[in-house]
Amino acid sequence: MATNGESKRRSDRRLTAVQGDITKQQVDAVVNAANSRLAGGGGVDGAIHRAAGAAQLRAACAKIGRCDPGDAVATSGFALPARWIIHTVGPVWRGGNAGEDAVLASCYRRCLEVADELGAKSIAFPAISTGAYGFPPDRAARIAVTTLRNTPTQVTDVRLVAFDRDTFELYKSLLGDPADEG
Ligand code: AR6
Repeated sequence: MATNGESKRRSDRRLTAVQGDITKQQVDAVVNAANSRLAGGGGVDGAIHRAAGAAQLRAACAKIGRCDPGDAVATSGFALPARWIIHTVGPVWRGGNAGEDAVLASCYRRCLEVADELGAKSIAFPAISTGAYGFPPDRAARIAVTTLRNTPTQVTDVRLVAFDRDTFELYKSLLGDPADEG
């Protein structure tokens, strides 16, 4: 699948959008959009389990046990190119007045904190909560970009991985046109 990179102004050099399959990303850590029981599932969670090795990843997740919405925990990446998987649990969309925005922002922030604890220098995020959990993609993309821009981190390569073209276009428009860079 295509991996078109788009970066923004100098201050955002570390934040880019790509379209593709997150399991193929050559980064230190990939983020999984998990559920609070870390039980595996469909969407990106299913893809990561299949590519990493489902039995090993299930066992590692079972050892951790659970993760609250807005929090993040790490396992090995097993058979993935990525050394680590950072599992975060996004909010289930309930209409927007149940604290969903804050929980989603916390996911992005906590993943960067866990990445810093691990020593990861590159990380790839899926569009957390925008599939099975029903978060509106445009609102989620704005929260992702704002939070990733505003969270201090040692990570130097932060990628937003869009599975579909609409999400990729959303990210590109929020990150700006690199042709404007001058
Ligand atoms: N690479 C990148 N992005 C992907 C991939 C992939 N291989 N596959 C799907 N996406 P979802 P959620 C995109 O449903 O909404 C699971 O069952 C997808 O197009 O994976 O946080 C968990 O176990 C969408 O844009 O995650 C939980 O129970 C985005 O990933 C629940 O779903 C997120 O969609 C979590 O739901």
